[in-house]
Amino acid sequence: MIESKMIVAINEQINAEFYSAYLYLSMASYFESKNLMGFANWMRVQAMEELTHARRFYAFLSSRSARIILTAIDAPPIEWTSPLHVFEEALEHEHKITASINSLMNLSMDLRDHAMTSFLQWFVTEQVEEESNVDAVIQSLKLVDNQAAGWFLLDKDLATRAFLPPVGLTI
Ligand code: OFO
Repeated sequence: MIESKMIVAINEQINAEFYSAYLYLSMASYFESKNLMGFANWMRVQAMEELTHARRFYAFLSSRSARIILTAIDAPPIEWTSPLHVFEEALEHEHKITASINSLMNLSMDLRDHAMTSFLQWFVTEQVEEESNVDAVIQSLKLVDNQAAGWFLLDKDLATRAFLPPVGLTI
């Protein structure tokens, strides 16, 4: 049994995760337009991860016999002033997602929905990693003083990020 309030909130989170994928794909395209293919790769991998986040919520709702209601996804921004600006906006976005995961956690606890609380714990931990991954790139960009020569070196590093499909999660 899952409360309708909880179903609505999780459906909103599914939309937020798809928006995250949209946002990171838009950022990837920005980097491709600047010929920074390693940065673009990092963002495409991030977008793939976001799709798996949406899928996790989808699968969990479905396993509890609740409907998934897909709604329109907002258009993401398309322009930024520098790679640092892109990653600063990515971090700001992740802070918002962390806040929404924390709200879901609070709701599940208020409703005494222990199965949901247990499921959401994965996302609480994941958000720590999400913020830390973005912040690591911000620190590197600050270290190279947001200069083109530094972008070139960092680009090679970010090109090595690979998407690892989560075990046991089918799309
Ligand atoms: Fe789904 O964690 Fe980022 O947005």
